[in-house]
Amino acid sequence: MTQSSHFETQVIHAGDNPDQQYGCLSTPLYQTSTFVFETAEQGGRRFAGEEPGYIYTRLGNPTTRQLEQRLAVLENMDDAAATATGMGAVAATLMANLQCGDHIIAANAVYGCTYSLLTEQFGRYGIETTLVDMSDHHAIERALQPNTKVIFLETPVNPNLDVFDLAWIGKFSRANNLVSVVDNTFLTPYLQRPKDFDIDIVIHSATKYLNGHGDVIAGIICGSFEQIENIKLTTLKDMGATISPHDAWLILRGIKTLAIRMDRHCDNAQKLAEYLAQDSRVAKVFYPGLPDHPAHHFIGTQMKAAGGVVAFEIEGDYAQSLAFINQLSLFKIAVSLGDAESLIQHPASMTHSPYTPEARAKAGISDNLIRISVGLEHCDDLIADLDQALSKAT
Ligand code: LCS
Repeated sequence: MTQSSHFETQVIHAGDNPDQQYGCLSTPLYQTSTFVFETAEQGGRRFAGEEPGYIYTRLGNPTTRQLEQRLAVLENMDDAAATATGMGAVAATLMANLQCGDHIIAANAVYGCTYSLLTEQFGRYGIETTLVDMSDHHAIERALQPNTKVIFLETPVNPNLDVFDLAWIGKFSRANNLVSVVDNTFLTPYLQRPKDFDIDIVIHSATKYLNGHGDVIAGIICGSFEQIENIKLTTLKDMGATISPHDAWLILRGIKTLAIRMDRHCDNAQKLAEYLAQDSRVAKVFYPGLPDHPAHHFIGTQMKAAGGVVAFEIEGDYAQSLAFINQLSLFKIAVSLGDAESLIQHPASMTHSPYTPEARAKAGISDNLIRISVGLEHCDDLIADLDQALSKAT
């Protein structure tokens, strides 16, 4: 494993290449469901944990293992577990840390399926959730109950780019013996490392920037040796949201360019946000890179830059928002984010449609909110496309 502390080197070299025989530059793809034991006794020893070695790909795989080791290094955590989807990472992490009768504090704006997991699925299993505005620290304190076990948030938030104070949340969580879980999908470890603020577990939808090429659905969980072992041996093993080795291989390929891709995403997003902010056809822009964003002061302290997602409200209603989106030609109308292609979507009717209208209003997700995942194209082309669509729609 690489000893370098430079992210740009770690993202290419961290983790053990499992090839011991041929000197492959690229990590070999171990596309196998199971592993053959030399003897029956050896199989038994592996199951008992008395001998290292692989058993069955749901429990571990050499290609997947390199991805896990790489992410552990990048997030500066002990270890990591790769999962089939980002939601698999969220669910496996929370279910390994919660049981019937427990309580979780979560931010009132999170990805739509995380919201429905917390409010619909967990309720059926006797796990109670309080959603709070995490920029209001008194509200977090008031939400604390004797049975609170976990605090969960995204920062910046999907879809409205709210940013929360990780140092305060890490301290609050430690003081109250909670497990803190941060979904770091929007920034990646290149731009933000929650571990620096005493956050216990970091998860990602690896579908997004980590892979970066729009051809994989996957997730990853980073944490202490104890946490990762617990998640792997319980909710991952028995519920089975294990990544395919082929998807792990694609992410290992995509992640090598993470740093340079994120730099371009950030540059393009900043220029787009500045363009939108000065346009009278746009009511409001949500991007922490703009000086008037309430969390702008976190840039350079908590986060290295503001990332590649920009949200904004056009001067218009629900119908005009959709009409604007339909006028674009270069932007693809699609959910997801973090790809080379610029993507645009309407949270109220798409990613955050699991929310009730009241919960959406409380979370600051309006009917005319539009979210862009700014891609890697030339920024002038993106701005020209936005400009012509705004002219036609407003
Ligand atoms: N966490 C965040 C912050 C996300 O944005 C998503 C997916 C997930 C977790 C779940 O990851 P998945 O299972 O899809 O890999 N976000 C999506 C979005 O904004 N549009 O489509 C998916």
